[in-house]
Amino acid sequence: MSHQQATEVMPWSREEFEQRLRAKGDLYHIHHPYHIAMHKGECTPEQIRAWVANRFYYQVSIPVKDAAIMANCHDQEVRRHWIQRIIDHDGREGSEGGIEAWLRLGEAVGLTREELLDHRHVLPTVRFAVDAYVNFARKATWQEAACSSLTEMFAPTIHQSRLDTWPENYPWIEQEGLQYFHNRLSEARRDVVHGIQITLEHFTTRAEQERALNILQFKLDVLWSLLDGLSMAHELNRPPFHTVTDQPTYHRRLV
Ligand code: AHQ
Repeated sequence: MSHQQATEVMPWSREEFEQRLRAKGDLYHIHHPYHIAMHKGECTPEQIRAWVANRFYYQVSIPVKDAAIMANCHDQEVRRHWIQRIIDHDGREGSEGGIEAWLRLGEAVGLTREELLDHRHVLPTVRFAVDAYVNFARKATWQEAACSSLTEMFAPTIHQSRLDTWPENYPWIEQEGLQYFHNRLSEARRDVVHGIQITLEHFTTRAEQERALNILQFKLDVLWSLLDGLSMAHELNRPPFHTVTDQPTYHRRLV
């Protein structure tokens, strides 16, 4: 085997594998036009409210996704760690959790808890992207699903950007509504330590490492597609079926 052929089949070192995972950050949704406009203060209140209402469907789906991973995982030590992700979102006696914090973000931007909880504003594109993520976690191995959560390697930056810019760009939003973003700064960093450890330990052959990069790309696609749906409906003013009705006409949750 030539040196060239060897470098194409030999596994990357753990350092190089992690570096290649982190290099995927170039494709993170912080670079999506909807997020760039939000960061620059160019979003209208309606576009902010649409983002909060649609992202709520993502938020309430995360603990379901994490429970699917737990259901596939027979490693008690891993489950002992992973269960914290569900608690972070669902809360527990005495601590509100991320879903409640997101509901407060909704109220801070002028939405009611009811219109968040009944998902009336959730676009089909958003539902498909989020459901694709949950269904992937159900059928993939728990290690593959853990790998897909590694987009959170890039999340602290995007949460910090909101904390840094929303108060000045969107003074009409009550600042206590931003608590969710603050919570995620530490929660995401803690999650990533565990997710990276699982990924580097599990994906060891070159083919497995390439698959891990492809899994991470799938999750980057989920996040990017979610914002594409918001752009069509709330920037380009082309909501689904807009040529035949001016009424929101979307299917409701099927499962
Ligand atoms: O608020 C977010 C969150 O709780 C999670 C869980 C994690 C996962 O398990 O996939 N990913 C994630 C993300 C959250 N917020 C997103 C944002 O832009 O606010 C980023 C997203 C992620 O990076 O995957």
